[in-house]
Amino acid sequence: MKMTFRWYGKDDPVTLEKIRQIPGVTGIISAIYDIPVGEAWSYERILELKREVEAAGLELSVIESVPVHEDIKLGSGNRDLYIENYCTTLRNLAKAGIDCVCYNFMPVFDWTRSDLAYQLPDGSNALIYNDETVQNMNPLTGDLSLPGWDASYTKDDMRALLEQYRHVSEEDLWANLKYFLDRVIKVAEEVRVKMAIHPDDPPWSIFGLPRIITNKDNIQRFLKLYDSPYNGLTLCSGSLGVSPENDIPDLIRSFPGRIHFAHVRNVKITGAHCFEEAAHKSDCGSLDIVEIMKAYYETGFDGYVRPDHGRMIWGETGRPGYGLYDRALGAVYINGIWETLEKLGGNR
Ligand SMILES: [Mn+2]
Repeated sequence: MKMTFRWYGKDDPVTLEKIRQIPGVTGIISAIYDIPVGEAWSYERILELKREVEAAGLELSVIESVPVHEDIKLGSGNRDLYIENYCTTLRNLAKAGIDCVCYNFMPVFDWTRSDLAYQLPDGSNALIYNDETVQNMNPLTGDLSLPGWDASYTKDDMRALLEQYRHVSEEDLWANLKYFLDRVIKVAEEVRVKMAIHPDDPPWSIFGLPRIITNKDNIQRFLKLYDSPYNGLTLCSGSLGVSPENDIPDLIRSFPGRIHFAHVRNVKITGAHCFEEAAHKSDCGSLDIVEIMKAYYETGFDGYVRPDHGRMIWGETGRPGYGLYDRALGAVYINGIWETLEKLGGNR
């Protein structure tokens, strides 16, 4: 297991120098954020990012994410051109020594919450999701609490995009995903870059848009679309874990060799389709993090792991879910569990 930490680039108040001081963190998860979605990333820009990370004494481990253009998800427009560009990006990443890429296939919206700074009883704040609140939001008026939200969409662009998706069913989305995989995984195999899809967050439909990477059956179906170790998963405990039907340790044990990147975080289920993001420690939420790490240990997981979203604590302000302190506590906690498993040995 290689412990890593997400970094949002030069503008991130959580600097590489700070990340380097977290015990046990050796790798950085990042991306190039100013290249428009769909364009190829040049080798020079990738090298520039890699050198910056390495100059701080860290390693550039995983690219999260190389985003997938909406035309590819819609199966229309310029998808062949954007897939071609995607393959060029993979080739350039491989040339720079990157061996793992995270992406997702969620239409229009990335991870979605109803409140980005909900105050918890201990005075910290966290992201929460209330289904009724979210489903009553109107994407066309822009009143969404979306940390991953691309504000570059105008209302008219958004209306047009949502209109295009009215004709895309779940089965269409599966077909468009297969079309993408058939072309991209071939290149990933050739240049030895492990592709790792991130599950949908939350793992159910929002605003009537289809979502498919949501549970065990669908993950099984996804892996069979292109049966190759290069067609793998980012297993995000917090995304899948908000649905009680998803047993995270069972999922980890079910797909050996296909999980390349682990997002580890806890969530507290507060009702049907309602949850709060919690501190990493097991008794702070609904997931048993020791059981999760035990499943990784016992299946011989040797991929990348990062603490996922943290709360805002100790007065910190910044990018929702991506402050320094609570994520650093998460990294140390996960490392502590892992060290214990290794030293006590057994069952591996
Ligand atoms: Mn995640």
